[in-house]
Amino acid sequence: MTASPNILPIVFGSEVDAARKEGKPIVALESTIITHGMPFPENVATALEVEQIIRDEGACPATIAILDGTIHVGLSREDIEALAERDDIMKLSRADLAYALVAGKSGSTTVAATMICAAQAGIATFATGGIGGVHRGAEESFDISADLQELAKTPVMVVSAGVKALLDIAKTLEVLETLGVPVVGFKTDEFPAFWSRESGHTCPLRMDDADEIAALYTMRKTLGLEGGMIVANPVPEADEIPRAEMETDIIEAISEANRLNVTGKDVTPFVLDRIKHLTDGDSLVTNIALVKNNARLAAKIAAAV
Ligand code: PSU
Ligand code: MN
Repeated sequence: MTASPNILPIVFGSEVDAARKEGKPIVALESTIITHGMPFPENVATALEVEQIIRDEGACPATIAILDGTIHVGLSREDIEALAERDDIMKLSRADLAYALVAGKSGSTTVAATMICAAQAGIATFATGGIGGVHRGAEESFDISADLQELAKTPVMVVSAGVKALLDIAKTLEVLETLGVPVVGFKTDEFPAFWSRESGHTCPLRMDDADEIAALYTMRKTLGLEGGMIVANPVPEADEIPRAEMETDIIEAISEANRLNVTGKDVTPFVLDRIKHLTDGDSLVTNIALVKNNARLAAKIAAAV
């Protein structure tokens, strides 16, 4: 049990602590991508390289996770390695974050949980690969990621390469509109589909520089609007896998998940892993490239806020 459930158990890594004191821009990073999104050892290497990219841009990286019932904002290399190698790490979202704190558990934070922790830490900018969304077949399964609700509530900008093409992108965009979440394409009119630059859907809004994006975030606060925003940053051309090429493997991976009755939190990690195998690892290479690309942009936005 935690000492007192009235006091938030949160600690800052030394680098984040110093950045907070200096007023240096900080970029939050999620940890589910480490524990459930990528295989070992690419997960550790990517997490560390993404942090370095943020430093090279003049900002401070803050990878967030729950370790033994405490929110850690800023992890050491040893923490990241331990997270990546352990298999008893919970995948935490809004529904179970407080449980992990009270029960003294360790868990990685999804986009939703990372946003909650970032907001508590006063961090407005967050870089990831792709957010969760409305799954294909959601009209039957009701599988809609808690990430979407969180974007409607918590004031954090999430830089992502759109949503994973394994989701139902049209429905995801509809839900985001209903929830009042701005979806801003960065230098693009097309909403990107994670591994591919194109999704067949236009992006509701477009902005071409980091200062404008920061101004939009501030204006929403000035208007008294709660919630965050999505900055949709397409994967660089050199790293993309064209949409048509991905689609066959996505369909195969989803039908495997259905055949094996994979449900709930296990769906996204299962499908990502199957897609990695079906693409002979190419999807992972693209995944790594787009996370790095998002980290670079997030550092620029963080500096502009
Ligand atoms: N993007 C990735 N890999 C991931 C995820 C996103 O490239 O593993 C994770 C994020 O943490 C996101 C979560 O919040 O998947 C969504 O899971 P679900 O669909 O169960 O809400
Ligand atoms: Mn789900």
